[in-house]
Amino acid sequence: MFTFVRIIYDKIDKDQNGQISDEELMAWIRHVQKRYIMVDTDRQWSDHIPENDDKTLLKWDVYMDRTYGHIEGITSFKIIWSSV
Ligand SMILES: [Ca+2]
Repeated sequence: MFTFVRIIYDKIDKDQNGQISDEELMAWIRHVQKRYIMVDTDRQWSDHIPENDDKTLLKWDVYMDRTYGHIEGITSFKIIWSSV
C-alpha cells in the first residue's frame, strides 16, 4: 500500500521537491476529473450503438430517448443556452 501511495505522491509532486503545493494538488484533481469524464463519456458512447446500417449516425431523438427516456407528448424541444 505504501508503494502505491508513494507512486501517486510522486506523480502529484511535479517539481519533485518532496512537498505537494496547492497548485500541484489542484492540477492533480483537475487531471483525475478530466480522465474520469473521458472514461465515462467513452462508456456512455459505447452504450449508444447507432442503429443505421453503417453504425455511424446516432439520431438525436434516439439519443434523447435513451438518455432521458421517452416523454409522452413531447415531440420537439428547444435548446436554451446560458453563459451563466
Ligand atoms: Ca512539489
